[in-house]
Amino acid sequence: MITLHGFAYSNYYNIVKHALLIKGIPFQENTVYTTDPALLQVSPAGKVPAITTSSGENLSETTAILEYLEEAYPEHPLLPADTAGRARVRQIIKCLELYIELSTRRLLPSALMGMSPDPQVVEEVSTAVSRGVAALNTVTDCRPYLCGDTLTLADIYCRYAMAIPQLVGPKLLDRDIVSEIEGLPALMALLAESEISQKVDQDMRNNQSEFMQKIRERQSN
Ligand SMILES: N[C@@H](CCC(=O)N[C@@H](CS)C(=O)NCC(=O)O)C(=O)O
Repeated sequence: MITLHGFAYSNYYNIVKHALLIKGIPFQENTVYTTDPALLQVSPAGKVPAITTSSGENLSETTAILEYLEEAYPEHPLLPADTAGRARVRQIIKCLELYIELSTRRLLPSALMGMSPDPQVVEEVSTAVSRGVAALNTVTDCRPYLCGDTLTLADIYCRYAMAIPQLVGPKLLDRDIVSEIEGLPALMALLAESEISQKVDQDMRNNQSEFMQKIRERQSN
């Protein structure tokens, strides 16, 4: 059976967890925080999430894990059957990762700790987000999913990649980034309705206080 390593407050962890649940792949969860040296045994860069496959390989990096799951478990595919369609899903995920998630993540410490951010960083983040929003408005087609009528990895990735933009956007950028992408508010609402999203979100809420405790411990060390 697959083991998913990480913690439920992590948006990247939840991308992989959602994919596992929707594909119906049996898995167990191993709660491990980024401060725990044991994480390095399964994730060499010390990032969450990682998986241990049923044959014992350790894999990390969310997109690599998603691709592995698609290949190893082709039932309930989350990538389109055609080559161009698969490339489009990967392009959307890349735009979400590079210009939206990773950019806004730079402001996460300020948003979580209530510190004022460096105005230069705010400017850089806002510029990167505008680039990502423009790209996503060109390549997505929320009818109702990002690539049309079928849910793909792009939708799952987007749901959780938007967690940090939704937090830092209004607080520090004076922007509602989800609303800047045509059709995305409706898609986010649709995705939130699923039983899987509700389970993932509940597990995330249940993990919040332990996660915040880990952050405080890291700061005081
Ligand atoms: N590139 C990684 C990023 C994952 C990531 O940043 N995870 C966060 C938790 S949500 C983490 O491990 N942070 C710890 C750190 O950056 O030291 C992926 O795609 O899986």
